[in-house]
Amino acid sequence: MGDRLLNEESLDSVKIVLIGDSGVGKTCIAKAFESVEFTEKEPTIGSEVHSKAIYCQNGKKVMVHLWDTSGQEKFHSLAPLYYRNAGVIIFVFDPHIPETFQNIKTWLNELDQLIIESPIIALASTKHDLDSDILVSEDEIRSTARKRNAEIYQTSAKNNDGIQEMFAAVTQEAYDKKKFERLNLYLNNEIRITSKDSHKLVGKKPTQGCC
Ligand SMILES: Nc1nc2c(ncn2[C@@H]2O[C@H](COP(=O)(O)OP(=O)(O)O)[C@@H](O)[C@H]2O)c(=O)[nH]1
Ligand SMILES: [Mg+2]
Repeated sequence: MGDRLLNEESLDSVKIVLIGDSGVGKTCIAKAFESVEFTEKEPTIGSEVHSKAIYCQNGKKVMVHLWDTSGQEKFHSLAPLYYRNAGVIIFVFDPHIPETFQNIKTWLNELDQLIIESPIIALASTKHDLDSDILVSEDEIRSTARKRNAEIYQTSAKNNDGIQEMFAAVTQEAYDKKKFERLNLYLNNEIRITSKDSHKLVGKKPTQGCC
């Protein structure tokens, strides 16, 4: 039981989904993600999945399956299937367009109604290569991030800045979280089994003996 629960094999993949308004740069992030190393594209229901191996700090290989929408976000109609079993959800916004940041809150609320698991949340601010003004204040971004215990990543898909770093960090976080959860599950089972067995032993009468 313990071996199965702690088996590294079961920790070796993570689903990451990209959420955010149309035009903020999600597909460009997904493309930048897949341009390094081996990638594999497979069409799914209304979305695309980009897969790539990322290595954790302990050298463990984790297969990352990055889900990108195919435009359904325009109608705010992402299927529950899209979020299901996501280890990480990256909320993407363009800091040059404040509305896209305001809408992150709508996406977050929608998410709360759809899923019961507690995925890792990250905020990705895009297009940092542009000269135009950043119109969302850092304080506002930090305050939203703090409420969700989320990290903030500044990216430019155009220059491939901050993107590999973001995926490396969230994959590591997801791996550590899974490992921690498995360890807890394992320890709880051990304690339950041990206490059940000891109870049996206490109540058990000796079946044979000399007196
Ligand atoms: N300058 C710049 N433009 C970007 C960047 N990322 C995306 N874009 C542009 O933003 C537009 C929308 O990008 P896309 O990835 O399709 O957005 P999506 O609708 O969220 O998937 C496209 O015209 C992209 O060329 C970036 O990092 N820098
Ligand atoms: Mg897109």
